[in-house]
Amino acid sequence: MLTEQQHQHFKTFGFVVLRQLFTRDELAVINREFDHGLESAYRHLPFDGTVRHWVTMMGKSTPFFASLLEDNRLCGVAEQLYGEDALGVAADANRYVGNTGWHPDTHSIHQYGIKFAFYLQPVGPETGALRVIPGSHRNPYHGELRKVMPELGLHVAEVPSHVCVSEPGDVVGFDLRLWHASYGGSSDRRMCTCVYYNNPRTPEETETTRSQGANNGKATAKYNRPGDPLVDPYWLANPEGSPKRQRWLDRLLELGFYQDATGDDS
Ligand SMILES: O=C(O)CCC(=O)C(=O)O
Repeated sequence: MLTEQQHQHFKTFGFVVLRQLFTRDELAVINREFDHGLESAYRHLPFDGTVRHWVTMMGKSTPFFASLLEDNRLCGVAEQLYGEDALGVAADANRYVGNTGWHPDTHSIHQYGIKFAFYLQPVGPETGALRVIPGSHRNPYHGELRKVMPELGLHVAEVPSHVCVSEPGDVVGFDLRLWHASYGGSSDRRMCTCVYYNNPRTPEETETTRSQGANNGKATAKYNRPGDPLVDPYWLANPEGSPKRQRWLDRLLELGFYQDATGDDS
């Protein structure tokens, strides 16, 4: 759970940094599963530092990651922010290559939630730390940036921002609408995320969440794994009978998620 001050920080600036959320032992497991998950997904295209690798980590062979969405340290925060019915959507692993340009992780201000991002190497201002534009999760600023950012033509590092310096074990939670980027990272930047969506209530929220789900379906092809499922059938089968996961699945399937069996990248 966030303290009152962290909650206020998140609401005001659109992000919060949770220091040392994962223990050393957990980090050892995370690193092992990270290697295994990405290696297995990309046997056909081994990593050579030129293209990003990305995979959801919700299968039987990566049990720590597969249980992460239900970890109270993360889902407790999502529920605090969006209510008990917040939806766990995906846990993933990435090997990033180079800079990431400025973007929010949603196509509409009406589709929102939180992404927890954690880097497996230390990252700083010149070495690929997440940069965020505080307050850009809210309109009118959010919408203004959509218009102005392409016209400004600024280099990633020229945009005024806050740099979320982080050590392994730290987790940055940010609103999916927040504009973010990274600069100067290595050609093998190891980063993982867990994503939760607000359960849409209004017609606009419902429509934009549906369309986000449809768009998510294109990601496995985009990241050179056409035909792979977005989310491992093991997670969808909910073998442990988790009531929370079942509630997420029922709602997400109703919203058209996971139906074409391909993936989310944001
Ligand atoms: O670490 C990066 O390069 C950017 C991460 C990012 O854009 C994201 O997780 O949405």
